[in-house]
Amino acid sequence: MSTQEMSKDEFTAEDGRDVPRYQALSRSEIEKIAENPIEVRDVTEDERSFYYEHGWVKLPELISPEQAAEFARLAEEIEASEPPLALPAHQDAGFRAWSQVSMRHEEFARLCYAPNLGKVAAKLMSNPYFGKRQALRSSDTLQRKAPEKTGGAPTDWHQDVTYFPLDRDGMLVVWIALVDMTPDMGTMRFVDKSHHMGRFGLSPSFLDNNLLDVFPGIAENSTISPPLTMRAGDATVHDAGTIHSAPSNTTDRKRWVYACGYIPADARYTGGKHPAYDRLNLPVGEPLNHPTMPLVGTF
Ligand SMILES: O=C(O)CCC(=O)C(=O)O
Repeated sequence: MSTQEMSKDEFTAEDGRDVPRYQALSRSEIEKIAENPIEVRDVTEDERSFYYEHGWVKLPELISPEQAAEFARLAEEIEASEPPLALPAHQDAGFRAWSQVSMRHEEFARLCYAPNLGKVAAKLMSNPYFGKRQALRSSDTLQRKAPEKTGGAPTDWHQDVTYFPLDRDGMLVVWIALVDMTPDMGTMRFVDKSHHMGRFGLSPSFLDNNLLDVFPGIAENSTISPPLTMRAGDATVHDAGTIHSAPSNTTDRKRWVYACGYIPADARYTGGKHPAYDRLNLPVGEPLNHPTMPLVGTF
């Protein structure tokens, strides 16, 4: 198979229509972005140690509020012109998602592939046991949680890690608020320190598994992070092992988020089923070497 064919990625529209196939960014496009990225601030040592202890962290003003507002404007344009293209999980999760927007909108690529955002991811996934790690970009998704009365629903308590065919932990999601958000718009909640609890297993449907109902012992033995108010440009980051949820949006405003996923470059592919990985023809037992998952984060 040629590199050209291998780099193609495809998604299913929610309404089942055929949708275009999207290309991974080329090496030279990624290099071009590295010369002109969206400005992203670094994490502090306090933020790193909070994340390591708690499995999540809030990063105020990770990007500027003005830049976030520009992304929110683009999000409205995308919403008006493209059907949501999503993995099944997003369709179950109470919000609508446009996956891999970086592959067709350069402005989003300038954030998701920004070396400074990659560095934030690499720093947060590093720890005393694995040591210093490097981060691969793995996904990016524009997420709209509509007001509850027009269909937005709660995102149930779940772990991301269970669903990914990776042989080790460290994967994380940077969840960037593109609009100002009060907790009643559905900002993220985390079971504090749950990244150290282990994996709670697969459920028959992708996200149809409210872990706090299935395992009452989790809530009995842990605390939940406080409701978070976020300014546009603030972010939360969570470890893929951290149990998290987001309530429904009870306001009349849309909750726009840009979520970027990163995986440790040392992780190896297990061959487990996953809709986004199945089509990539990755060799089992090897590190993830694919044009859609370039190395973007070092420090
Ligand atoms: O935005 C949400 O409601 C949930 C997002 C989520 O579960 C995730 O980014 O892992």
